[in-house]
Amino acid sequence: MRTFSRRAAVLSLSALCAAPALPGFAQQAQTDTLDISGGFTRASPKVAQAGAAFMTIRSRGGADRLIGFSSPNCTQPELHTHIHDNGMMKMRRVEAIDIPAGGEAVLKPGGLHLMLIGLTTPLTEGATVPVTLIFEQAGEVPLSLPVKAPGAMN
Ligand SMILES: [Cu+2]
Repeated sequence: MRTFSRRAAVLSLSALCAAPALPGFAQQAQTDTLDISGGFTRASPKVAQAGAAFMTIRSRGGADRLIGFSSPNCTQPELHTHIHDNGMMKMRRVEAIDIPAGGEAVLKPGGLHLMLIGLTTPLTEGATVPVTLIFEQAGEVPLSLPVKAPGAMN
């Protein structure tokens, strides 16, 4: 009887691991008002302390604001943009990223991005990174970002 219940536990555990993905975790995400598409991040060298993530966020409804995110892959998530300063590209933290009513915010290399500071593990090409976006209106939106090659632009 004891053996049986142990085996049942092992079976249910392997069933969990074999599940394709956690519900709600996907590369694309949709809420009542937002479409999030084209999300990705890039592989980082082993010594890297930080990585960046990109995506397009489109509103089918009113204006919204991305005010933050969380990820188990980093300890310090920040929203960033790039600015030109004396011919140098520099990153700067922003408080929020606006998504206009009926419009979109494009997070891309050289522009707005999610900054994953304090990587808990290197970003490995082919892996996926779960992030939960936090919107002022839409609330929390989980999605899973593929890790692409180091120089990937989309
Ligand atoms: Cu940055």
